[in-house]
This record gives sequence, structure tokens and C-alpha cells, in this order.
Amino acid sequence: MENTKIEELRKLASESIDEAKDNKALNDLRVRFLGKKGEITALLKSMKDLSPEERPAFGQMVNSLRAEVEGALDHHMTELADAAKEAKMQAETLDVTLPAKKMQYGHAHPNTRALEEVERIFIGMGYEVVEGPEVEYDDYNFGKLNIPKGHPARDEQDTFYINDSILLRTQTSSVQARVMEQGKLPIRMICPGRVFRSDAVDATHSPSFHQIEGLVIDKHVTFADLKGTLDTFAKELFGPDTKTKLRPHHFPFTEPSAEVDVTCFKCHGKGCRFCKGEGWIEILGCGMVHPHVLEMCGIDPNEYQGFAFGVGLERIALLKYEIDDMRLLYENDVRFLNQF
Ligand code: 2NL
Repeated sequence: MENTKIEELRKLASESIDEAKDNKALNDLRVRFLGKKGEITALLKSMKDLSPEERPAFGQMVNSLRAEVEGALDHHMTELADAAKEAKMQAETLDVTLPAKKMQYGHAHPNTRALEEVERIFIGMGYEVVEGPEVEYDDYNFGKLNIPKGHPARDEQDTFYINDSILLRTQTSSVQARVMEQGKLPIRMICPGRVFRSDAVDATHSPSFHQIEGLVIDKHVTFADLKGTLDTFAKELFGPDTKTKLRPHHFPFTEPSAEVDVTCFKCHGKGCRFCKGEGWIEILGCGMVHPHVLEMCGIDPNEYQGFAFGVGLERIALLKYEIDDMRLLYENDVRFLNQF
């Protein structure tokens, strides 16, 4: 009779534990069967109503049921935890074979690359790179460079004035005038930098562009030194087959002055669309520093001579990378920039 009760309880406990959906249900069952007022505990308490002979066997059976139910509860709890973990793993599936997002690497702007190339060439010939202010006194930008007040090169239309004597530099020669004035000779320098002119934007003009000027001052510097230097520069920049030619020109700050053409690096001088059939491409202006400029910058022209030149950085970048519109250099469109 009592055995049937144990069997019934075993069946009930086993079924309810199997059906439990979560830890809370299992804990409730633990209380229900094994708690102080639980059903199995009640069975043990009912032992006192049995005869002393019946008690040991009955006690053993209840204890073994108790152990069984405890084991089943623990087992099912572990099963629930495993199932929960498995479900979590499934939900968080990570496809490690999915290709990663590619890193977007940038690179130097064509202007920067052209500048670094020019700097590399002149540093290799022993030149120093010097920078100076973009907002400048008109005396450094014009006066000391033999462009007195009233000179057409000072035309209001071409220059951004801050006030009567301060302006946005129109050339980086102003830096060279400052260096000459310091009086440390000899000088072998280039000065790259941003310059400003009141020009309308088109394929070859911008109110703000970049220039690299060069200056050499020493005793016994001749026009041959200028020619040799620029020929070396052109060959380094455009290739060893490049030839140079000088055409007479006029700049207020040099005398004599010249413009330098290089053989077209596309057609090697034959004439093509790139050089507009000329075979030659103009790349820079140069000349022997005007004695009056030396004097105004505190250098004795009887003791020292020098040569100077000026290159438009954008012009070099457009030529070197075969770009046909200067505006592309300023738009920062990565579809354009990624091509270089
Ligand atoms: C051009 C022409 C040139 C210079 C710049 C210079 C500087 C000093 C003294 C004498 Cl401090 N000259 N600079 C000389 C000749 C030409 O630039 O077409 N640049 C784009």
C-alpha cells in the first residue's frame, strides 16, 4: 500500500520534472517534492505510523526516491542550461568566411607628389627648402624685387591687398628677399608655397596656386650654372632624354631673363596633341638676379652674382600626370584622385 504511494510519487515527480520548461518551474518542483513541507518529506514523516519492522525498508525506498528526484532535478537543470546556451549560439551565428570590409588607403595628392619630386631633385643638388609668410609686406613681394610702386606688375587687379602695404604674396620670391636680407652667404635655396592672384578660375588659372622658386647667390655664379642646373632638373623630372632650350624673356627682377622649354616627353620633340604640335613645352621662368635686386636686399653686386627661377607647381603636376584641367586638382574628388 505504501509502496504504491512511493511509485505514484516517483511517476509524478519524473513526469513533472521532464515537462518543466525553465529553472523557476524546476525550483517550484524542488520545493514541492523535497521542501520542508514537500511530498517526499511528508512520506518520511509518515514513517512514524509504521511498525518498527516496516520502517527500515520503507525509509530506504523513500531515501532512494529522494536521491532519484534530486538527481533528476539537477540533470534537467543542466539540460535546460545547455539548451539555452545552444540556442544563444545559434542566434549569434557568425560567418567567419564573410570577406572583411577593405581598408581604404589614401595617398599623396598629385600636387604633393610633384612638390616632393621637385624638392628631392634640388635637395640632391645641395639646396635648402625655406618657407615664409603668405601674408606679406608689399616691399618683400614687390619693392625689393625691382617692382616699384606704379609698376604694371603691381596692378590692383592682379593682387589681393590687405591694406596699403600688406598683401597676399603673388610669388614666393618674397621669401628669397627675406633670406638675402639676412646676409648669410652663399645662398642655395628653393621656396615652395601658396601664392595668390586675383584671377578668374579656368582650366589653367586659379586665384590661389603654388609656386616653387629657386635662388643661388655666390661669387662667380654664371648663366652657364643656371643653364646646367635647369637642364639637370628637367632631365631628373621628365627623364634623361629630355632636352631644354632657353628663350629670351623679361622679368623685372632678373637680367638677362629667359623662359625654359623642355622637349615634349610624349612625342620627344616630334609634335603631338599634348604639346600642341610644338614639340616643346614651357615649364619655367628664370634669369640672373638683377644687380638692383641684390643691392636692395643688402648684397654687393660687385662681389656676388646669382640666378633665380620660378616654377608653377600645378603646371608641373598637370604635365607630369597628364591632367588637362587645373580645377580637378582642387575638387578633392576621390574618383579623380584615385587615378594617381
Ligand atoms: C615664372 C617666373 C621667376 C624669379 C622667378 C627671382 C627671385 C629673386 C630674385 C630674382 Cl629673389 N628672381 N625669381 C626669377 C625669374 C623667374 O619666375 O614664370 N614663375 C612661374
